[in-house]
Amino acid sequence: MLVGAPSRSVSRDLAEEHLSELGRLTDTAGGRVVGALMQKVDSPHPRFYVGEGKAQELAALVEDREANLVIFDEELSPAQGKSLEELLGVRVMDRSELILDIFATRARSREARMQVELAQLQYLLPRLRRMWSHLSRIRGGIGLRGPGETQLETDRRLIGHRIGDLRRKLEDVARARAVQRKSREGSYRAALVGYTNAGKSSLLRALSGSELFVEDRLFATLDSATRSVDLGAGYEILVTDTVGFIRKLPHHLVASFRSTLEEAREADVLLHVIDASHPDWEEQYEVVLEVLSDLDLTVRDKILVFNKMDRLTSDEVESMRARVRAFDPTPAVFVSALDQGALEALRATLRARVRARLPRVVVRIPSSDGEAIATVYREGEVVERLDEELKVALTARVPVGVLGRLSGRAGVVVEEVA
Ligand SMILES: Nc1nc2c(ncn2[C@@H]2O[C@H](COP(=O)(O)OP(=O)(O)OP(=O)(O)O)[C@@H](O)[C@H]2O)c(=O)[nH]1
Ligand SMILES: [Mg+2]
Repeated sequence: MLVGAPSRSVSRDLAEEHLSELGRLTDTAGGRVVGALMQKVDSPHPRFYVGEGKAQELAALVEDREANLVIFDEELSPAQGKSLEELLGVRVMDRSELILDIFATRARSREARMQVELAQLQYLLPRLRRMWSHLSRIRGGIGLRGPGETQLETDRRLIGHRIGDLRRKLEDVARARAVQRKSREGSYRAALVGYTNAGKSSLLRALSGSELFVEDRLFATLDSATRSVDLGAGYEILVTDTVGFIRKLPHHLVASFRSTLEEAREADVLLHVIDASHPDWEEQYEVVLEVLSDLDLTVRDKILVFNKMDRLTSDEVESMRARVRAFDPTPAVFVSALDQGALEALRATLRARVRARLPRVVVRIPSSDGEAIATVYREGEVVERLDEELKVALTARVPVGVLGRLSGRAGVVVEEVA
């Protein structure tokens, strides 16, 4: 049973959308939604979050639909969780706990698993008493009504140790990652970031041609993955796929995933992927900006990548382009992961970025070597041409690989300029 209790300032449509997102999260976690309840709440009730009357209504609904789990979209205090469980007689969790649960079941790599466990333990610590009473209820029976204070203290201490242990291990992994990143220095790097389900993995799959896990569920990707991407015209870059963001991402989780997102921090450009076909893409876009700023991910260069354009009609495409131009000056491209032709816009934008960072050189080529001259024009960016007596001097930005090929030709001289 889902419960939404947004503040009055949230519009009806948006509140519905938030509840349907909670339903998708529940589905991802393997649950089945049997009903939903909503009440606008400006000052949460200290015991039930929603009003007392609504809580009674919820209890009746839970019984009627035989729900065995109640999920709140809002964050519950440990006390509210406890009172609600007492009233409803079933397990109660909030959105944070649900997201933690999804991450826990989906994390694959050792690092992701440690990050999730750390976030879960930090969430658990202040709620230990309630968890214990919940466990003892499952076991039932007199004499198992929950641990004495000593047991609780022991558990707190054990969890504290484990948290310290995980932190240390994660720091080791982070150091190893830093070394690995260092070895990639020199390559141009881009990182895909964005709301969950926007199509980040699909884009990287389409760009790189390599297999990546894609699914129409939230949080398909939890680990960063880096692939090399051929942009054409001799340009190759590294692109990293990252974990998706979501509204009200639990704070502990954001903190734990910091190191996974280091890849994004050191990227030369952030590709902020937006699902253009989502009715609330603007809210999702805002959420991503917030999480990025929480993470201090302020990479200077950014490109907005509007994805899933194949789902829009041509009229919608036009109005979308106009709207985007009006509200964000960040360069934007409009693509579809399902359409290689449309992806060319992104490839071209990235090629221009890489080119801007290429070494500036003067290449002197015998006037008779038309092929070499054409190569520089085609694969580099010529800024100046001087026709000398027997040679042509081209000042240009040229990929290193191309320079290597050129300097092997008779009479060609390459000279680097500042
Ligand atoms: N129609 C259409 N569907 C797309 C496009 N790109 C992705 N999808 C679908 O959208 C869903 C989510 O795609 P993913 O690539 O897994 O999205 P993601 O951003 O990596 O999601 P997370 O890893 O969960 O953060 C999948 O069902 C994709 O097939 C697109 O351009 N057009
Ligand atoms: Mg993904």
